[in-house]
Amino acid sequence: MDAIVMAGGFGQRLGMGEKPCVELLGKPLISYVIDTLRASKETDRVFVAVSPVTPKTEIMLQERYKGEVRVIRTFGGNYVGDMIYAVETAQTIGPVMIIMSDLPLINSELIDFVIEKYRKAGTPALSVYVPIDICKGIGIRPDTVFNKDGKLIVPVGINILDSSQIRNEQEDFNLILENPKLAINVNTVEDLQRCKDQMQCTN
Ligand SMILES: Nc1nc2c(ncn2[C@@H]2O[C@H](COP(=O)(O)OP(=O)(O)OP(=O)(O)O)[C@@H](O)[C@H]2O)c(=O)[nH]1
Ligand SMILES: [Mg+2]
Repeated sequence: MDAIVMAGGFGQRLGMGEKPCVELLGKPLISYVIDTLRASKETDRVFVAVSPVTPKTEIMLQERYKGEVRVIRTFGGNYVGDMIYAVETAQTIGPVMIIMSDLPLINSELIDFVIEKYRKAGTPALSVYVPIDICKGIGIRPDTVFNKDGKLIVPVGINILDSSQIRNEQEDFNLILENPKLAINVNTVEDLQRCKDQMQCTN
């Protein structure tokens, strides 16, 4: 399955310039996701959807990955519109993974696990969530919360969609995983520090 990393946001809350390029323990934030995707068994090509507000990210990716990661220039300012544009430009076939650039704690086992679950679910789409308690447990106040059968869940920023139906609403399987690694996406300076702490104490 191909994957598209969304990397054309403003990074306003972090306030450190282009968020995908912000260094975390000597490595650009987006590289954690890219390297994880490249190391995962179930993923094939990796694309990155940049925008006019992330020009340095494009340059950094060309230098670091020498064309092995393909950059797609989206218009910016419209997440869903850019996602559709990226899928159509990448000409992916069948399911495609759409993932945020600010998830440095995920690993390739998790990616492969999600893809395996997608195959078993049999729905055209799948999205990954964590229960809100997992966020609360590590002191994170999520910006989006959904109520699923009375249970509060938080979207993680990993979705799988059917490329051939990308402009349509798709039946979606909600994969709820009780994994704190999925609960941290880097939106603020505090989140960045939280990741540093996590990585330094587990390494
Ligand atoms: N191509 C593209 N990527 C986006 C867009 N909006 C957000 N993203 C990316 O999607 C991921 C998750 O978004 P956010 O966590 O809100 O990041 P952000 O928009 O840069 O940050 P804030 O300005 O603080 O909201 C990040 O990797 C962003 O770069 C968009 O309109 N177009
Ligand atoms: Mg985020």
